[in-house]
Amino acid sequence: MSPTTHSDPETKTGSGIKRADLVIVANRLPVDRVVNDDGSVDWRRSPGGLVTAIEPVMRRNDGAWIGWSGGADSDLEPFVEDGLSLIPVPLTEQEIEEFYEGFSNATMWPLYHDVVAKPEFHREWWDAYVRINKRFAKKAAEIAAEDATVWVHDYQMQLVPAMLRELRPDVRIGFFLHIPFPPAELFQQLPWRRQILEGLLGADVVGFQRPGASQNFVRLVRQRVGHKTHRDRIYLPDGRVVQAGSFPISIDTAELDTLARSESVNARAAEIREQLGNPKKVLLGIDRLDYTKGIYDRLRAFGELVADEEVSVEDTVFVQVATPSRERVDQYRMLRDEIDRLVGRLNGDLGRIGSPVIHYMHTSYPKDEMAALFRAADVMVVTPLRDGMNLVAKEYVACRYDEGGALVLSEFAGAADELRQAYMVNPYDINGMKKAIVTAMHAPPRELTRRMRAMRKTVAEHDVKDWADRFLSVLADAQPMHHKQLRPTQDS
Ligand code: GDG
Repeated sequence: MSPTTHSDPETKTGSGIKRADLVIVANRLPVDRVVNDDGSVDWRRSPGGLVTAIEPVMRRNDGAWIGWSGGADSDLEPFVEDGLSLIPVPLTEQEIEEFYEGFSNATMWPLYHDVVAKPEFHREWWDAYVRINKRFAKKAAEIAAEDATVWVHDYQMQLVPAMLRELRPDVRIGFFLHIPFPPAELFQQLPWRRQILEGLLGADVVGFQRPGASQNFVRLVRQRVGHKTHRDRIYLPDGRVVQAGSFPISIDTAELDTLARSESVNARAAEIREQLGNPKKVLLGIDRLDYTKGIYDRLRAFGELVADEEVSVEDTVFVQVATPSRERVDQYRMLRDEIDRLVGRLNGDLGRIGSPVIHYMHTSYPKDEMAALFRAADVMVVTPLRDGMNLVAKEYVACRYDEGGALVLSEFAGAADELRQAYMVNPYDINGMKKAIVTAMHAPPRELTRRMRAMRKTVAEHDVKDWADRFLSVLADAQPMHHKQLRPTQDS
């Protein structure tokens, strides 16, 4: 079917932009805007894994990427950066507050992460979410070539699939959720629960990180929208079939492995250990400063080990890197204060001159410094209270080409499904966490090698290109129509 709303459906949009066979719709563009001293503007590739994963298919398929620039800009034209066609969607200052900081990060984010913080429900935030999703959907409808594939990403864009289908029934639509999808008991709190489910059902394939999330979704659709379902398929009354499924995301394993082996990274890793006073053991946490990451309880557990004298600050250091994140959202400001206070208290009460309990860095580092930190750490501590996947855990494994180092991992991270040889913990169980940290610290090298080798095999076999190829091939093979006679099972 040809698009009806545009003047030249073959190759160009009304505004002269080339149409694309593959369109990525994500909240953010894969570049950051940098304003130079002379006021001129440059774009710098942001380091996210998503662009690495999708870049090769974008190049092969004449792809375009629709997203927000990250600032309150209204006048950005589509542009090509390093061969990638990028289409900015503008947001005003108020829309950033209501759609991004508000509904996306203070409603959806906590609701989908086990309500570890209280989600806020505000009708004007919801209105902004609907409005902005519409803006993205319209842009995608304009850019997509006939019969194109549109891949929509994440919790900020859940209404886009249905809005886009309405505008462009010819395109194939995939949706991938990077964060967890909650059980019905929590999802039901959302005043707009049905609209969100119906928004997602505009896609042909709805992908999640873990099988449990996919099951939560299918069950909710059956209960709340009343559609017939069988296993991971949903049969809509209009004859469409929506397929749900799990597609665990990964990293560019080979690229990180190469970086980790470089001389400069290894020299820097040795220097880091030196600067830390050549301790026997280095423990490391690297997270966005987010309440879902379990930073507070992790540091508390380590503090108790020091207080109990199970660990001595003379020969063991804990380095915690917390990357600044969502700093204008209240919950994140409060978290920062709490962590600042805890680190201050632990260092004040238990530290010695030259030997703090926690080396705390509230900053972000370049990729090679991250790799050097991974190389320098004997124990990587990843203890989120809930996490869609957690790429940091996989990155640590990818950097340990020496097959050394121990990973302590929360069972509530998606990565726990694959990195089974990690020292698994329940992040709510402080004693359990203390025990796992001590066990990992004192594990014999042979045991560490056995575990690390198995985990390395997993991340080598399942990298991010694999993930993108798998999602896109399931989407390409999806059979979007059925011919069953259906009656809804119940009203919502
Ligand atoms: C969401 C989901 C899911 C962090 N600090 C620095 C830095 N990073 C990089 C890490 C990693 C990425 O940021 C963080 O990814 P995570 O997966 O750990 O967590 P979220 O940001 O919450 O991501 C998550 C992910 O989406 C993908 O689907 O796994 O569950 O919540 O790559 O290395 N990178 C650099 N400097 C830093 O200081 N260069």
